[in-house]
Amino acid sequence: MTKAMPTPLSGPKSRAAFTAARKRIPGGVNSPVRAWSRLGGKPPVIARGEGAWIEDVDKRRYVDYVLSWGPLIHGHAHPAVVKAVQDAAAKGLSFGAPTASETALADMLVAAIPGMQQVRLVNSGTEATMSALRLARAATGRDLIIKCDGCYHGHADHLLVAAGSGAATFGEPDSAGVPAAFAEKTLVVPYNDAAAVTRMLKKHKGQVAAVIVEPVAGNMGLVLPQPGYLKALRAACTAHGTLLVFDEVMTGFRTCYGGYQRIAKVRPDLTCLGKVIGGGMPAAAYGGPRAIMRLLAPEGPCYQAGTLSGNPVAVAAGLASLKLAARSGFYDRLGKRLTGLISAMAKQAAQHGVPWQAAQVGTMWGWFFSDVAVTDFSSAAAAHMERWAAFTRELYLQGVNVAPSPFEAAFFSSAHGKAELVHTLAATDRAFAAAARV
Ligand code: KE4
Repeated sequence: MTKAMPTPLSGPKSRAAFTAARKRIPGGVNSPVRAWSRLGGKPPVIARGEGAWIEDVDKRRYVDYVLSWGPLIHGHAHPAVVKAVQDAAAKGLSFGAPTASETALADMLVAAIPGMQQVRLVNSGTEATMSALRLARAATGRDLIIKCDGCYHGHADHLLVAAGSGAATFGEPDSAGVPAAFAEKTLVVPYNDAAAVTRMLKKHKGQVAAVIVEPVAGNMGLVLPQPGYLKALRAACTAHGTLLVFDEVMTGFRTCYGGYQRIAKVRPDLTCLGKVIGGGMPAAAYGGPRAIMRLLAPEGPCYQAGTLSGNPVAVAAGLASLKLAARSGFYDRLGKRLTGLISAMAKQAAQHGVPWQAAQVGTMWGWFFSDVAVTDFSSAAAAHMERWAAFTRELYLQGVNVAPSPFEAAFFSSAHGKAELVHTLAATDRAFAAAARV
């Protein structure tokens, strides 16, 4: 008896469009994690998005919890964000010269993130973290960096070491093409293990420029910092003259208005931002005290540049997105709605007898098919992957879009209303049933 072929995850037009894409674009995608390789299917090719929904070229619709990997906290094509982009574009797409809107965005970021007195706008999270670490090396005169196994800070050479997100998805946490001389400057410790950081700092006394960490890990699935972890990193870095860099590209303006550092009450030396601050357009940033930031060219000797850095159209999208998020009660309302969804899903998992745990911080969330505490990459990687795959496939078939990798987080938006939650719970019930059959 031949094994029944699994139902294709995407429709015929998506499959044809993806085949055409693969002719011209490696893997058919411009970022590996979009390829769905881990699910063994061809991804839907998206035609449009509106609110909490996306629609593919087969006119199939999905409630979207990827939200462009975090930026779209107001959903797709929010009228205020679209209008801001249209108005800015009508005045010119780019000048390569200072504009007042860049200062307005910088003012908003500095006002929201205590300890950040100056900020430099860039085009991607990778640029933000890469530049922040160059600045940390310039400020300390040291070469070594400490990062956590499973944390992802973008694809700069020296950060593709034990990286999470897409790198972990394809089992390539250490990418080909990165010279050993670069990688050996990056020391790796487990997430949530402050003692390991202290040991590494002592072992390389006076040589570590920075510890970079996702204050909430969102690239190994969603893994919360253990109580006291971030405070212990702060103390260890201070004791060793090492800069503490919070990579808040994902957590920034996702967990609250500002950085997770506000919730944790821990002040890093440098903060990296992205995603939400661009509102879906390419804008990111890094910043910190003036005493460090003044080392950047043109004032100081540390060089960093970008043709489209602070692009007025991207900045307009970011400003509109942050203004909407700054409204009173925004994060509380969304957080409560998301908590309700997660509690209902937990009841479904229990009814289906499937060990499932979920975590939430503000408007970002994640889950593991595991009945043991997940506190770092190794315990995340030990979760039940076949159940994860069965659950995820069924969600797609039921019109719910989530990350096609177990090493990602999920997101939520102000566009996810009652109708979307009802649709989602109908899908998750069937998805837990599919997971239970594995
Ligand atoms: P970008 O260069 O992709 O804009 O940002 C890199 C980055 C830096 N820091 C953190 C904490 C991040 O999560 C990211 C990028 N996140 C991934 C998803 N986990 C982007 C999705 C993708 O690679 O396509």
